[in-house]
Amino acid sequence: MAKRILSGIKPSGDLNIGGYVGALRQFVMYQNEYDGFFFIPDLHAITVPQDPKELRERSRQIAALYIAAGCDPDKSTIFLQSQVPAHAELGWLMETQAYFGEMSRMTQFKDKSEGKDAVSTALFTYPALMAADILLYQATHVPVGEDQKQHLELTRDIANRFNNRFGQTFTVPEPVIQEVGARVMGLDDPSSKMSKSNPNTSSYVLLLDTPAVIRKKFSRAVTDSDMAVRYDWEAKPAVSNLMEIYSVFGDVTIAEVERRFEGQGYGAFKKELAEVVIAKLAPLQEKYEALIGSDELDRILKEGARKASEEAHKTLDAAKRAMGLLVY
Ligand code: ATP
Ligand code: LTN
Repeated sequence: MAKRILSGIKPSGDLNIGGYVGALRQFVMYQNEYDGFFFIPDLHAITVPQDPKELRERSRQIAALYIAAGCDPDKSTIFLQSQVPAHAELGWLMETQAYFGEMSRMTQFKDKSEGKDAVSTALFTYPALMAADILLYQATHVPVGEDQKQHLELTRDIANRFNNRFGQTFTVPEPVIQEVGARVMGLDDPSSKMSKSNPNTSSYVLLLDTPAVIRKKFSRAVTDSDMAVRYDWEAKPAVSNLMEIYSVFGDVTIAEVERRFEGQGYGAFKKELAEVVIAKLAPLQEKYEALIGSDELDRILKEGARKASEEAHKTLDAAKRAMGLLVY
């Protein structure tokens, strides 16, 4: 079977280096080897309150960042989820196969609903739509950060359940999670995930932050008690987190980072970390600027939606038929 990779990043905020390290860089890494489907899950973004103008802008922004980071529209299919109605339709079918009990165990729902008094039902059923996103394209591999592992497991359970009940219809996908950078933590607090919806802007570095802002954010990043640049998540979570970021952006192993900064304090390390990140982001930011105002971007998304719809419909029709729904 052909290897097919699929993933998406929600347009729920400005993209930070956590999403880049956990997800986006993997899209680029695998697109030569796999048939790639990279989409913007805008239907997932509206499960929490959103500003329509911001959503519109962010959806194009995330698409431009995919391409600026190296996703190639000639090799991969890049599209907006809401432009392919089959997602919503298979999402409903998936809801009929997912159990209330298993949905209730999803930690992302617990985190996102905690303390809120108006929680949409869509936030609760969100993982069924995610299962549809993946299964529609018969994806074999799904590159994500560690926080999405539970959703992937649910997707696998739903796919197996459906195949057992109605006959072989869906490919059961594998998560692809990198060893280094699976969970980038906040710069202000190494016990919580770097997240674009965190109100504290100095907890993350955005892909579009200027060099001056990046330097400032890293210089303020929290560190641990002793002064050694040593990789040890138990004793030194803050520094270990920064070392992972260095390793990914500087294309070196963790051991090499340790060796490079042996005998040097946190100050020198954080200064160089900022420069390594700035250097990696410079060409991406340049490409982004050229794309974001262009019609080229909308043309790519339109063509992507056309290709994706064609592919999605094959699976949607097969699933409907298997369940006993009439397809003419
Ligand atoms: P939100 O806080 O709005 O839920 P987010 O910052 O968690 O957003 P997502 O759009 O949910 O970002 O994530 C996009 C992809 O990036 C997912 O595959 C997710 O696992 C990955 N990702 C996000 N944050 C991190 C992180 N801090 N470390 C590693 N991977 C991450
Ligand atoms: N739930 C993911 C975003 C997402 C996704 C997907 C990722 C929606 N559909 C399909 C991979 C495959 C998140 O919150 N980051």
